[in-house]
Amino acid sequence: MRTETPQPVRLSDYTPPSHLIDTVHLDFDLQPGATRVKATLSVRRNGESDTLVLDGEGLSTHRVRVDGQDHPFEETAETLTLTGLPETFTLETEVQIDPSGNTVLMGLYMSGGRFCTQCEAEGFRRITWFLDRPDVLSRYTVRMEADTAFHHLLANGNLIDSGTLGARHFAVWEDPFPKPCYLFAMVAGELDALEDSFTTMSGRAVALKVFVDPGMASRAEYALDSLKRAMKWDEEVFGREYDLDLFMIVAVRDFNFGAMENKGLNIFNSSLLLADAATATDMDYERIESVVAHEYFHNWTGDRITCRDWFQLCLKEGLTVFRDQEFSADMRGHAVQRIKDVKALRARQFPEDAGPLAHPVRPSSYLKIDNFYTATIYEKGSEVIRMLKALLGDEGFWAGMNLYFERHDGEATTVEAFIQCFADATGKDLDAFFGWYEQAGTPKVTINRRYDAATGQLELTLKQVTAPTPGQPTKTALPLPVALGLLDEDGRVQAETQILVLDGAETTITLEGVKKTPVLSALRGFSAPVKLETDAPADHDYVLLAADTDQFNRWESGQRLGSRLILARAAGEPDPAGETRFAEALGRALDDQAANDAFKALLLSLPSEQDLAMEMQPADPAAIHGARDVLRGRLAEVLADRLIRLHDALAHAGAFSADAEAAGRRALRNAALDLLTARPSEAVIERARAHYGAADNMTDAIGGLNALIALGGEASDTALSAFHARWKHEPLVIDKWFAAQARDPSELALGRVMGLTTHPDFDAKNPNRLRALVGAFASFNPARFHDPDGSGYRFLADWIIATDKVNPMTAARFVEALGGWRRYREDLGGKMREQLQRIAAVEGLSKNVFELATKALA
Ligand code: B3K
Ligand code: ZN
Repeated sequence: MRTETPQPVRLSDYTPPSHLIDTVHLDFDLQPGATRVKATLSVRRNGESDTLVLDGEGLSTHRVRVDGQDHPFEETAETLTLTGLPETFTLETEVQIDPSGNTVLMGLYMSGGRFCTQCEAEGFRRITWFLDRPDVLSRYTVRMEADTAFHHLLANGNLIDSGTLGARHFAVWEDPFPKPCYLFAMVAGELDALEDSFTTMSGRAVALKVFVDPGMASRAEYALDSLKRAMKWDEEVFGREYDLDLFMIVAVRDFNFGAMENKGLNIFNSSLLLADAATATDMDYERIESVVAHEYFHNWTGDRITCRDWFQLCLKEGLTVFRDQEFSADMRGHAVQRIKDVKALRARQFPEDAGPLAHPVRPSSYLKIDNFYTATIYEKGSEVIRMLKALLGDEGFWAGMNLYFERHDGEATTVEAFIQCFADATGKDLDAFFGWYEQAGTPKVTINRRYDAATGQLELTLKQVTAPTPGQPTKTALPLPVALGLLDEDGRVQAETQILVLDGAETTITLEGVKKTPVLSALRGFSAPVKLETDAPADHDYVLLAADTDQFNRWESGQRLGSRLILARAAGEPDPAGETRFAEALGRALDDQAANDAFKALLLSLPSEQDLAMEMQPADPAAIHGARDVLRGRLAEVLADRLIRLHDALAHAGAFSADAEAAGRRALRNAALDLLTARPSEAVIERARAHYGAADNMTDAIGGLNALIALGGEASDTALSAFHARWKHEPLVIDKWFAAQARDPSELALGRVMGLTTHPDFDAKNPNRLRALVGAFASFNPARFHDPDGSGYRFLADWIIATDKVNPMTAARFVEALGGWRRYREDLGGKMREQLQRIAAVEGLSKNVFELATKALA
């Protein structure tokens, strides 16, 4: 156990910085094992104090000078304190750091023989002594010097000087925009660049450069194309223009998460940047498009307007996710995008809200801010903006957005200030709405109907309740928009969508002129992040599945039907007739000529085992897995002919295209194959083998491989070895090979996964590889992870403990899989808890893991 209990940082303790730093000059002498960093800061008092406390971590300090004179200082492991300082002064420090020994991948580190940086949230302090907080905005110039072997020397802003000094060379970069230090970035090394340019709406030419591993430039084409589309979209939809003459993206293999929005120099995990048909799946393409856009959009929502403190993280993240979701919807189709976004919200954010790590969109305290880059901050943060738009209407929303950009450009600000812009622009009181930022938990909304055929009146009673979450025993009702339309029992439209506002615990609304028995299509487009229950019969779900004009609710009713059947069977009350009826209804939906393939693929995939576990109390993963398999088998039986026809008809011919339509076709074809594997036969094995063998793109190759793994046996082993042999020099593809095996629910899977941890290609220091094996097993293989003997939990705990010594941020991400222990069958929950206790008792545990493990146990 840790000897001292770490003290939380609290929002209520916020005080402005004692000093401001107007300009920063950094001078790097880059050597992998020993880099010298000289910093020259122009500092000015911001209050009364003549004492300055700077942040630092792992720095060896060589000198500290104030206005050209050596100055006494007091140093601890995390601070450097200077006293007796004048009102304004120049501070010079010189430190040495060790990029090649940096395994936590924060600050300056090496990846693939190149220097790169990651500073958000608190990595800059690992580079130099500084006021490492987002409300200190400075103008930076950066001089980098390195051996000429580090061919490209890149930093934020514009290149203003460069030259060669024998075997070494240098570059000087200047960023004209004041920025917080978390947006500082620098890269040095051998890279290839893919270049293009973009002309902004005011006619300025911006040079675009995407830097990747030598030889990989063609794999950056899709990212570059996405970037140009995002730049244009942001001008057209949000009126936001890019502001520097150069925009660069660099891909690196070793990265703790997806990508980073450093001003003018985004750094990406190569898994979210590199793509071609042979090595990337359609899901990779989709994510590249959305993450490239996301990081680019941060230029306005994050970089130009940044956060006052880290509690305001959703100010930039929730808003930027909203922006990237809207962009993706415009690129790929609104209904399908919305379904995918809601699936992700339910898969990641709902469990968070229902567990011991529940926190509001704007938390009020933390030990390690790294732990708060969560689905709540990001995805629920986006949902809150979406509701704001629904409640204010388009005109009000855009008036508020524009006011925000006008009023706060160049500032580090707060969520209050953001919401105030919408209140001021519309004259509406948004105080109650602010509760969405302060209250954790997913509200449960119920709708009860009373229909009077004689008068044509439909009375709807809407109620909301939110269960207590840790630290918030009582909840208040929050204003939320319920988008509602009416069908009749034959599936004809009775009333178009209207927005009902539930702004208290309960409200009753009467709709007039309802001529026929109404079928409610409620919460269209998932208009609020809540759990909905209505008193409508299952029959109505069949009407919606067949005919709702709201595509989201069409899909949703199918999910609801599927989930009810699986949960009934898991609880020992199977409904075979209902299962057949459901299969037949899905069959009719598949025949619908008007619906697109991507949508049909989503209709075919049943709710995930993890989503189902959220609906069962206590959750029994084995029962869910078994019941879901039975329903899959039933679908495969009833739909066999259709699935085979689809699988044959959708086989693609001609050149590969990554567009949404072609991707939809592949998704449906792979979904058909996946369902067929639920009733194994020689013919299905042959079909899967042929699918895999004929694949000329990674989506189909992985679809085929997954099908063969599901079928097991020799065909599976052969495909796995062939896949490895073919792709062994492509790390991103080998990640997929590890992940496919980690997700295999068959009995022997854990043994195989353990074996894979000693495979020569397994590199636990690389976060992508570790997540592909250990992370995928814990998050996407519920049947095996929750093995009743507890071996899955032990395996994960072993890896959390081992990884914590190398990379605490990545280790902490794995804790969540154990965090929901209270929701599981008692014997399982007990074993999960034991592992959490084991983790919490480790000597010298990082703050990251300590915070999550102890909260999960509390
Ligand atoms: N802002 C970064 C995330 C940084 C995570 C630090 N632990 C990427 C993004 O959200 O765009
Ligand atoms: Zn972001």
